[in-house]
Amino acid sequence: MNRRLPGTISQCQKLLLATHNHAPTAFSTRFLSTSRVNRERQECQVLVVGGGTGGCAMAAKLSSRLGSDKVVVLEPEDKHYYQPMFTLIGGGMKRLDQSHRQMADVLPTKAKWVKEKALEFDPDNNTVSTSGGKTIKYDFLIIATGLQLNYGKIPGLVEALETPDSNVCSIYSPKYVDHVYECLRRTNKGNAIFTFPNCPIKCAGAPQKIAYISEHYFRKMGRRDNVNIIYNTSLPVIFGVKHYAEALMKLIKRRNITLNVQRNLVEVRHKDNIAVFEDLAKPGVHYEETYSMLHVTPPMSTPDVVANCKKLVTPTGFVDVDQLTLQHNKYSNVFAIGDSASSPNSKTAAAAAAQSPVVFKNVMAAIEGKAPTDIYDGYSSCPIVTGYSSCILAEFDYNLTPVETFPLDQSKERYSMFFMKKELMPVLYWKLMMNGYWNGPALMRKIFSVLKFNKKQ
Ligand code: UQ1
Repeated sequence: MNRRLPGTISQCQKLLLATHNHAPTAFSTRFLSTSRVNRERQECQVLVVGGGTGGCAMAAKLSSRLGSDKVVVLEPEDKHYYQPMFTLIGGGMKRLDQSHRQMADVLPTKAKWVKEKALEFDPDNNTVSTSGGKTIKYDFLIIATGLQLNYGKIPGLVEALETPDSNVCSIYSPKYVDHVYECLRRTNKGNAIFTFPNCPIKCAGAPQKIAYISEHYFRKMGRRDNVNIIYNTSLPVIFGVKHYAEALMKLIKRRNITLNVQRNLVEVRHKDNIAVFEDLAKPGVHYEETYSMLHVTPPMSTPDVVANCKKLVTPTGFVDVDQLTLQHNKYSNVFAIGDSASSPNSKTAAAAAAQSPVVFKNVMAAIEGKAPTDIYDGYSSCPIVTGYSSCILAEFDYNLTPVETFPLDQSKERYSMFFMKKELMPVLYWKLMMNGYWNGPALMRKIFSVLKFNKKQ
């Protein structure tokens, strides 16, 4: 069991071994020295940077195990958004106010919330400096910052998004998501273009979900014959997992959606309703397309504060962790969860859910001076909403092998999966995941499998 034992010298020695030289040099005073030192050290036993999906889940699990005020969460935002709802908001199926809670209400009461931004990581000294002038010293660090949206990287895009009567929109930001449904409502004819950028992004299914929802919207409104739906993706394929890609290709054909691969949005000229794309198969070759509605998925990266700390990140700026244990490859007292980790899984809330018990157990092992042994298999899930009442539930691992929970073919569009995505998942998220009780559907899958409900494995 990973229960924490009372502090002893041997435990400290074990911990120092497990953390190489990255644990604070005075670490053993935590257990042996005065109460004043104890209090200071306990406040920062675990520092979680980021109060999003992964950060909240980790703070809940760890503060519940370690006790009050051992876990600090560094997060500047007032609101916590349930981002998986954003495509539904874009399609007018949910309202923005249904997608958020106050940060104070989702962070665990046993953790201390520092409502500031991380300014600089110093992993050699086990500190993070903050926008409020603090230097927070930690014994263990969990990086859960997620990804930042780099709308500014595409010339003309921010101006277009900030112009209320432009026909440019994006579900990815709470600032812009409401405008998506407005664009849908006023588009009667012409090209509705949907983009996917030339970099890793969170929820890689979302750019096509909003295209499918839009296609259904225009059909429902009797406008479909006058609107072309064009999905321009930088990727060479529609979806990385063959099982689902085949189903999606059939859907695209059946619903007369134009799919252009290796097309990257490089400029928006909103006054002329022109989008400029680069053909990635012929670098440097640009072409213009006129739109009556343009839905943009922005380029993304880890936040600058993470990407700038070269000691912590890979050359592409992700936190350099072992893909199985999610422990940092150089700093053994550092872990990452969620979108900012370098693990090559599809970045979704479901992936963070499956990672959360692994990071929890491995952090607890490190605290106890043991090597991390729990392993993340790369599980991720993407409920690909294909309209106002249907969804394909894609679930897969690092090998891009389907790992399906339910005893039915999940590559088929189903109302049951749509209902789960729209109505059940938000409840599961707020009630279970935010309290550290949801570890992904692995247990459910095992139960179905033991009951022999399962399909061929
Ligand atoms: C999931 O675990 C999860 O994390 C909370 C989601 O994000 C909201 C999901 O959308 C899905 C589908 C899962 C996987 C859960 C099941 C029951 C298959």
